[in-house]
Amino acid sequence: AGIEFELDAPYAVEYHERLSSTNDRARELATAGAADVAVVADEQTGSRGRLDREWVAPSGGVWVSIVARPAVSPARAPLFTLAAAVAVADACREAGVDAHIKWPNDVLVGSDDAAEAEPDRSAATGRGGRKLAGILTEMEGEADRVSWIVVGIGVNADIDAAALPADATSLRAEVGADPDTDARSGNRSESGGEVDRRRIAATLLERFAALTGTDDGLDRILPAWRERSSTLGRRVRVETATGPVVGTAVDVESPGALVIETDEGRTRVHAGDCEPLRDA
Ligand code: BT5
Repeated sequence: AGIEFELDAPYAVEYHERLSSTNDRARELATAGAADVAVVADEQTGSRGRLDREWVAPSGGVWVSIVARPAVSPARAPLFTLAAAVAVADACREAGVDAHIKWPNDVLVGSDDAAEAEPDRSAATGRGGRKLAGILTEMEGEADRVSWIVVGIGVNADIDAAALPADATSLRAEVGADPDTDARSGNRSESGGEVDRRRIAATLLERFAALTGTDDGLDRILPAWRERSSTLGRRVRVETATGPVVGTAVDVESPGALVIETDEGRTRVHAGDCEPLRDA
């Protein structure tokens, strides 16, 4: 069953049963001049994560890419990724799952403290909470103006966790799971609950539009992100293009930099993979 729907959303929705990648289709539309369109697919066969990593996207997920033409400078584009993470976290919470944001673009179940609650899993994956959703933002622009921005969002919604990578989970697996038993025993797929994909898609599109559509909304992104973050206050190791940065994550600053307190002082990282460490 697909998720074709008449969404009461602030976007025109283009629905496909199967696509290679919703981001690729959205980029096509964007370069042809489209705006305020959301491309939705039930299944993707060639979807991408960051740095051309593979994204597993079987039928049952919420796979959506939004085309926007905001009147902002390219330097502010990372704010759109943070806004998407807030929107996804809220949609997952509305579905009854305790979702948190890990800088910059992962939505995880539970906090990174899961690393301590689940030593076995943490040893296997090298990090804490299980990944429920990811975001891939792409854009084109000149020096001072974004021409278009495509925000690709993947939420593991109505999917059996067995169909996903080992450190991933889905809303279906988490809904109704008792956090004190199922989560710790890693017994994910037996607790399958009801997941309303239309509602999740509608909520996340509404939230994203509210945060990115006006200056007032843009001002609310960072505070909303901080409130939902599991990264701030933790010791982290971030792999950046110029090497690892280790310290305590103390804040996120516009347009999306993570501020880390290291032994040598404060530093800002703009991109990289972030891994929570046990508190020293
Ligand atoms: C991301 O990359 O997390 C961004 C994923 C964006 C996917 C959406 S779906 C709609 C749109 N169309 C696209 O083609 N893409 C977007 P990154 O942080 O690089 O994480 C990728 C890593 O997550 C992979 O290397 C795997 O380890 C893991 N992974 C792959 N599929 C996953 C899944 N379904 N759930 C959780 N983790 C997954």
